[in-house]
Amino acid sequence: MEKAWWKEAVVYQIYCRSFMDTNGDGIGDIAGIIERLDYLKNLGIDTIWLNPVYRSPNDDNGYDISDYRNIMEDFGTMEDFEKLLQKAHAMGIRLIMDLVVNHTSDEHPWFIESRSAVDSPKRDYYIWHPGKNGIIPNNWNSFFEGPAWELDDATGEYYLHLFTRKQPDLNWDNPEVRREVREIIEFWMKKGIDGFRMDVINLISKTPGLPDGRDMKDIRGHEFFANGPEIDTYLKWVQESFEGYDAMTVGETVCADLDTVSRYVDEESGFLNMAINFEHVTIDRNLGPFDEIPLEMPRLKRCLSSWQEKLDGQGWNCLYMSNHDQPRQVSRYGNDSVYHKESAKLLATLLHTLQGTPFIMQGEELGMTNVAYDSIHDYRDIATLNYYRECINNGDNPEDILKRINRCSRDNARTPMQWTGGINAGFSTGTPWIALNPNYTQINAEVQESDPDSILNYYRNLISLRHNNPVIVYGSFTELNPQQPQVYSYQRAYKGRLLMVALNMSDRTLEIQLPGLDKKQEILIGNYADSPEYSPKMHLRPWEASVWIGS
Ligand code: TEU
Ligand code: CA
Repeated sequence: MEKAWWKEAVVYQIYCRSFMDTNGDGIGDIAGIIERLDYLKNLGIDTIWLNPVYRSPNDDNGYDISDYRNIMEDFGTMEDFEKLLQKAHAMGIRLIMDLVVNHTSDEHPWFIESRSAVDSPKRDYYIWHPGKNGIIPNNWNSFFEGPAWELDDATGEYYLHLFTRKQPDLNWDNPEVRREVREIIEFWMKKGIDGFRMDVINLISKTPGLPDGRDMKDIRGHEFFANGPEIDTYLKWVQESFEGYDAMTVGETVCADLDTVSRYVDEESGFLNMAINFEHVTIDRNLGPFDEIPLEMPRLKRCLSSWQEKLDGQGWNCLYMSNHDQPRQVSRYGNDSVYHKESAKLLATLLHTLQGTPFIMQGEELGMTNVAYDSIHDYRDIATLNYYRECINNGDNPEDILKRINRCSRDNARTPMQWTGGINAGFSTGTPWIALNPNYTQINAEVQESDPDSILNYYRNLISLRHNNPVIVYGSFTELNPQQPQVYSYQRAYKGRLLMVALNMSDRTLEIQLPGLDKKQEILIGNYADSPEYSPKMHLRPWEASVWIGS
């Protein structure tokens, strides 16, 4: 397996709007990120992934871009951005941005021009259709509720939007569009950034003829707009845009199974370094992101192992359980009450000891939890608000809807960063754009800083272990005890070093079996004060995580 900086990296995701506000307008800004670079350096991360910071009317918090070459006024200026990049680099921290090119904002000049007339020179930048006998062109659904088509009065035709109606899809079949994307990539790479996370990048090739969708399990139409006929050609085009740069490329791939993703990230014939896959974050969902079903640990284990086994020696995993689109991991996969600290540390151990590159969502390193606002008016996310409206229209009980939203909304991950126990958690001196999670008085960076046993200090420890033990990065993966339903255990091996990991993903003490080894295994890290010595048969306490190293 080839060595690469992006395999050894630990990525920290910054959702600028909620990270740190320096001018009191209640909105996080780039100056705030600069102010907290020391915090990130002390945490030990070496790469920042910045969610979109470009000009945007913010229908979908920056995922609707109206100018790819300028910074959102709320966040600061291009000078601020350049200063951030320069300071981060000076501290040895790399920075990747978010490339959102499946769609633009409807306020982007291309779309304004495109919608003006059927013979506009930019008409073909987007996907227009006259409709069929006065009705929408096909039955595809938007990811954010309702049909994926919007009738535009100016010309009486429909345009495609797989997300909100303010996010029209670009037409990648048009070579001009591909050229524009290349120029955007070049613009930012020349500025010195270190790569991109590419938003829904496997949606850019739509099946010609735009046939009706049949598969009802996922978003209707996905078999015709995800992983479409030209996807390999277009991903190759994107990949070639990075030639001459030692860039990190992470594709977000929705509606893509393991076989498809492994083709995209194949080290020999693929197009991306890694992919953000969705299998493990939909394992506790039935129809859509708000339809929660019980999490079954054996299924989660099997899912994680299948990605490990398939990509071992062939591609590279992106390791995450949280981001700005998902509920907080400790509330979802762990236990955010009785075993808050233990389970937050266990999940961290999991993500930092599997094969792949760990991605930390801001606040995860503090064990930040879901927030349960008691009014829909506190929610800000467009997907959540659309879902609420749709359910109300269907006659659902508002309290039931709110319960589902409490558990599943993307806003769970978007509450302000909890820096201190003081006013507004130290995030802002003004009124935060989204309400704080009231538990900031207990869960915050300030108290965890001075507590050697805190989740924050555990993350520091894990990150530095990863940087000092190549077996954690490059070791092969073998699952142990797949039949044990609640304990996830595996070993990693590299150049004569052996790493053993055992994770009790339950609220009970459980017995486990591990291989009897002739060489002694030393404890590397554990989440209980008195970590157990390695033994082929032992008990693990609730949410206990133990990692041993030996040869
Ligand atoms: O997300 C793509 C995506 O599929 C999500 O919308 C996902 O289905 C949903 O969040 C599950 O709750 C990306 C971005 O990460 C997201 O923030 C954007 O809203 C979306 O693309 C559109 O750009
Ligand atoms: Ca601000």
